[in-house]
Amino acid sequence: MASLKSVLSEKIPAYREEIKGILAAHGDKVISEVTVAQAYGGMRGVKAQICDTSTVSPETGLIVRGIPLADVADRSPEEMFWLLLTGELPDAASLKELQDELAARSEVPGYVIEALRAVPRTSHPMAMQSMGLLALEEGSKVRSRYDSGMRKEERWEPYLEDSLDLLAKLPTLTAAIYRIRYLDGELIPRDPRKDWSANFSHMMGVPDPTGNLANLMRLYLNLHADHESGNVSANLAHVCASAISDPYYSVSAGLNGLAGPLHGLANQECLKFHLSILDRFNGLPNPDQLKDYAWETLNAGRVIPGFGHAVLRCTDPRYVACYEFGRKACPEEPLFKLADLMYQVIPGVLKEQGKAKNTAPNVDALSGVLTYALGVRQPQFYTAIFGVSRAIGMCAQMILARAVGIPITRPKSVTTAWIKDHVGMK
Ligand code: HAX
Repeated sequence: MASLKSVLSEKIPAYREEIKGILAAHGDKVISEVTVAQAYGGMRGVKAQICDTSTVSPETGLIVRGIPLADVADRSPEEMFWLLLTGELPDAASLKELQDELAARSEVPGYVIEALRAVPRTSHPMAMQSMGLLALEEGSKVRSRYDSGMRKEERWEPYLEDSLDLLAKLPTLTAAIYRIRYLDGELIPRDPRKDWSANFSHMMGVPDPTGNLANLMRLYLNLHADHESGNVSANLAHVCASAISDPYYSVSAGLNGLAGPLHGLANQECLKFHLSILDRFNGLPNPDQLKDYAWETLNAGRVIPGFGHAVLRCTDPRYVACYEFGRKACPEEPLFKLADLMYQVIPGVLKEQGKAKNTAPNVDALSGVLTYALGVRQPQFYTAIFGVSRAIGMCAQMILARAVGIPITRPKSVTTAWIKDHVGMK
C-alpha cells in the first residue's frame, strides 16, 4: 500500500530528469507549424502544449497513459485519478486509502452552501458550481503556501493537497446545487459506506431502485475525467494554473468553458434535441422523418448536438461505453431507441451536408439520454455532472505541470495587419 503523495514523490524526480534530458538534447527541434488558417481557426491541430495524462487519437479516441479508454472504462473515478497522475492503477489498499482521504475531506463549509442558496433559482447549475468552487478558495493551501514563500519545486505538493480537497468536496457541492436548485433544498448527508461516485448519486437523492443511476454516475464520472489538454475546459484550467492561480480558481475557469454549448453544455443541448424530436413526432420518428428534422435543424443554421468533434475522426469510445451501458440498463426507453436511430441516420445527413469533418457521435449524444432515462430529469444539470468528472483531469494535469515547472502560458498573437504583411498582401 502507498499513498498517492508518496508515489508521486517517488516518480516526479525521474519525470523531471526525463524532460530536462529531452529539452537539453532536442529543445530546438520543430514539432509543429502554424498556418494562417490555423491561427484564425482556433489553433486546431497545432502541437504546442504537453499533456502526459492522456492523449486523443483521431482514429481511436481517448488513450489514458497508453491504455485505450475501453480497457479502463469499468474502473472507478478514483482509480482514474490515480492512473492519470501516476501512470499506474492503484492496488486495492492504496485505492482504499485514497477513498478514505477523499471521504475525510468531503464536507463543504456552511457559508458555501449559504452562498448557493442566495442566488436565484433561475441561475444555471454551472454558474453555481463555478461560484461554489470560488467560495471554497478561501481554504487554498497553494495560496497560503505561496504567501509564506514556497520553493518552485514544492509547488506540486499544495496543488495535490488543494486538488484532493476540491475533488472530495465537489460531489457534495454539486449534489447540494441539485437539491437547492431543483428540490426542497434539504441536503442529504454522505453515506460513509459508499465511495466517491456512489455518494454523489446518494446525495442527489434521486430514487434509484435498480442501482442503475449509481452505476451510470460511476461510469460517467470516469469517462469524462480527461481528454488531453487542448479542449476548452482543460486548456482554460491549465492556462489559469500556469499563473500559479490555485486549483479552485483554475478548475472554476475550466468549468466556465465547460459551460459552453459547443463543449460541455452539448449534453444538455443534445437531450433537449432528443426530447424535441419525441415531442414533434409524438414518440419515435421513422428514419425519413428524423432525416427531415435534421435537415430542418441544419437549414436553420444550427448544429446537430452530439455529433462531430474537433479532434476525433471516429465514433467516440466514450459513446461506445455509454451505448453498452444503455443496452443493458434501459434498452426499451424511447430516448435510448431514438439515440440508436440517430446513430443510423445523422452521420448520413452530415455527410450529405459536407461540412463536418467528423460525422460520428460523441459522448454527449448519449450521456444526457441515459441520465434522463435513469431519473435525473433536469437537463440543465448535466454539465455540472460533467464538471465533477472533468475536475479530475484538470487537477491531475495541473499537479503534473507544477511538478515539472511548466512556466506561465504566453503564446504570441499577431494582428491581421501583421498577417497581411507576412504573406505579402497589400
Ligand atoms: N452539426 C452541424 N454542423 C456541424 C457539426 C454538427 N454536429 N459538426 C461540425 N459541423 C460544422 C461546423 O459548425 C463547421 O461549420 P462552418 O464551416 O460553417 O463553421 C464545419 O462543420 C466544420 O467543423 P469541424 O471542423 O468538423 O468541427 P469543429 O472542430 O469546428 O467543431 C464541434 C467541433 C464539436 C464544436 C462541432 O462538431 C459541433 O458543433 N458539434 C455539435 C456540438 C457537440 O456535439 N459538441 C460536443 C463535442 C464534444 C465535447 O467537447 N464535449 O464536451
